[in-house]
Order: sequence, then structure tokens, then C-alpha cells
Amino acid sequence: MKAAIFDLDGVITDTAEYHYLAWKHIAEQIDIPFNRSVNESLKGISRAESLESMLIIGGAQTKYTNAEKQALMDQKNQYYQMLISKLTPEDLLPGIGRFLCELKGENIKIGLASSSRNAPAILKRLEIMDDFHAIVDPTALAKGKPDPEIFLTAAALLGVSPADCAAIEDAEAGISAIKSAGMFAVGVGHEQSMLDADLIVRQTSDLTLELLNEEWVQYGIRKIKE
Ligand code: B16
Ligand code: MG
Repeated sequence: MKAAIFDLDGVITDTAEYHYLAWKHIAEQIDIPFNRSVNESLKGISRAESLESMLIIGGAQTKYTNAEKQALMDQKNQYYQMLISKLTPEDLLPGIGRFLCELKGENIKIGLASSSRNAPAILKRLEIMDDFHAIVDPTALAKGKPDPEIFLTAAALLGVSPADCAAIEDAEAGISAIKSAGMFAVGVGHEQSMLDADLIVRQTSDLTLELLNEEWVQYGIRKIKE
């Protein structure tokens, strides 16, 4: 393993809750149903695709012009930015600071593959920007997760072959993207949404370099036998 590539929302910090609150604010305004289960299906999905999904679920997919949809997305983002402006290093998910130190101690390259256009601002607020050797710009990609492009781009920016990368995700679309990229997939969360992951941890505090190295060896053995 030469590189570790991180998703942001739900892996490094719990901004998934802020996305939920910001979309809920919009859903209430335009009177469409929205709950945590709908929010779960939006994890890892871009802002525009998230709005489309919400409108379809609310039976309002033809109700708004492109300009109106853009205005709704801008409003959602303003609300979201107001929430993330309060983030501090205390908002790192448990164990992530320690895990980043372990990776740096072993000279393992660190990359970010987040669909969020707000990712650099969030890393700055969390004071971990300097730990990352590469941050993918999601606006430069042709396809979002579950397409592997974002993870392949991260590996290319780090100068590491995809086969030598482990990537960490909390969303089903993200795990699919990692596996399609030919990388070792670490899922954080509940097993039912992580079926394709090579290693599943229930929470970020369970993520250690020792565990990752052990599972990496087992993964190598499985691959040789295939
Ligand atoms: P933004 P990740 C994703 O981040 C979120 O999971 C998803 O809920 C959000 O819609 C997407 O970023 C876009 O975020 O509106 O800030 O550009 O999980 O890929 O780190
Ligand atoms: Mg995520």
C-alpha cells in the first residue's frame, strides 16, 4: 500500500448532517418530502444530482426551470456554507487525526476524493489541509461516483498505481467507485451498504494502519488465488 485516498463527508468529518439540514431547509421551502432515508441515498452524489433525485422523489421533476434549479442549489449551498463556517479541528471524526499521523509516519501518500466543491474550505477549517498530497477538483471530472474517475484521478495526482491504493468511503456509490478503480475499499458504517468493501469498520475510531496492513495482506493472498 503506497497511498490512502479519503472521502470527506462521513469519513473525515460528519458534514453529512449539515448536507441533510441544508437540503431539508430547501425541501420545506418548495414543499417536497425529505427525510434522513432520502438523505442517505444522496451521500457521495453531486449537488445537481442530489437536487434532481429529491425533485423526482417529490414528484416535482418538471416543475422548475434550469435557472430556478440553479437558484435552489445556490440557496442550499449558502445555508451549508453557513453551517460549515463553524467547523473546528474538534469536528474531525474520532481517530482520523491519529490515523493521518500513522500514514504520514510510514510515508504513505494521502489523497482526497470528495465530490464536494466545499472540500478545500472544510479541510482548512479542520486544519488538516497540509496533510494531503493531492486533492481532486470535482468540477474537473466528467462523471461522479459511482464512476471510478475521481479515485483514478487521485491516484494519478499522487503518482501511485491504483492497485497500490486503499480508499475509504462511507457511501455505497463511493465503494462501487473504489472497486471499479481497482483499489482496496474500506467502508465505514453499516455492512448492508458496504457489501463490496474489502474491509468494513463500524466507526472511524476503528480505523488503524495496523488493521489496514493486516487486511491488505489477506487481500493480496485472495487476489493471487483468484
Ligand atoms: P457540495 P463526499 C459529497 O461529499 C456528499 O456526500 C454529498 O452529500 C454532496 O452532495 C456532495 O459531496 C457535493 O457537495 O454541494 O459541497 O459540492 O462524500 O464525496 O465527500
Ligand atoms: Mg461520504
